[in-house]
Amino acid sequence: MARVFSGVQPTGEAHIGNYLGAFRHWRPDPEHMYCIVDLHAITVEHDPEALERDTRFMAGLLVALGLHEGSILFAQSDVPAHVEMMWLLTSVATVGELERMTQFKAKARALGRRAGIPAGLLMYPVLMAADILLYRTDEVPVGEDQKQHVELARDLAERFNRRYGETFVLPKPAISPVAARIKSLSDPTRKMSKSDADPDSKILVTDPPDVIRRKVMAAVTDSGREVYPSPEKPGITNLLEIMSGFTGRPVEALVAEYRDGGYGRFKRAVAEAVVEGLRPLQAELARVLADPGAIERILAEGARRASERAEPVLRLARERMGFPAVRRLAAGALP
Ligand code: AQP
Repeated sequence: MARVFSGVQPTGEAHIGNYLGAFRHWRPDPEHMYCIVDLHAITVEHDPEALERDTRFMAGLLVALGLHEGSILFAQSDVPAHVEMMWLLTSVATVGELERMTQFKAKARALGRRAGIPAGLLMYPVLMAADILLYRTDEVPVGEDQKQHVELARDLAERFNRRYGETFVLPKPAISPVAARIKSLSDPTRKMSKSDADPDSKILVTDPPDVIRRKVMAAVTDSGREVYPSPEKPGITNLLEIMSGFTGRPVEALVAEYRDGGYGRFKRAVAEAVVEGLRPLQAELARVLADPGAIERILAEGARRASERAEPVLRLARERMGFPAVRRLAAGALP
């Protein structure tokens, strides 16, 4: 059985890119771990109250998807092994490879030189490698944007094993062939992103039907009227991917049906596919969020089970690097 690990940052409300690219591929299974990676959310300036609220929201969303039944669902900051493992892994990571990460370059550029680039933004992929390697993960189901980070985790694991002895399993990314990179509705050359300041660039999983319809009808497209995927039609291509993701119908079948009917008819159909696709999840989410105490209990139990799995792997990595467990046990006995 493949061991699976994946995570989501509580950096705002989830959008349909997160849903189509990641969540809908996550399965309740005893070998699957799903994590609200809240420590990643402080790599850019954040509001503590919003972090707490968004962490509970993301956990609620994963509960609404049924992932707590069978899988281990937990918050990263509840399992301190992640941070310690990250520090051990910094010994095999180089500043050069971290600076080459596409997401670091994009976010650093957006912050600009004057604001200063938080050191955590550079270190983010090392923490992500720790998240993955701690659970002896085989597969990491992610959207296309996270592929490079999973490949780095694999490189660091390989380097660590070579330098200190066999310790980590080498993980690989699992990327869906459809809707792996949903684009912004207002600029279809960029990916849809939680942190985009323009609310019309993204459809949130909580958006009511009228808001979804308005956003899809306002989505940027070219001036033609024929519906087919093409690099010259990034807006239409994106809407085809979204509709295919929600209906399960291949893009070719959608093109056969909508090619000559004009953009208006096609957009109305896309909007209805999104509204109907999200309806059951929205109903379940409202029910789950009404009981925050239950979410807290699920996270506490998840953290306990995740720690049980993480500790032996962390202990092995520590020992391989020259930090013997026996000394730690003795220190624990000190007053
Ligand atoms: N546009 C996207 N299309 C497909 N998949 C996507 N994912 C993110 N955006 C898209 C996938 O969703 C999962 C959770 O993402 P994350 O919370 O780790 O953050 P991210 O990848 O940095 O995504 P965002 O939404 O753009 O967040 P911010 O704005 O905070 O950086 C991942 O599997 C991701 O690949």
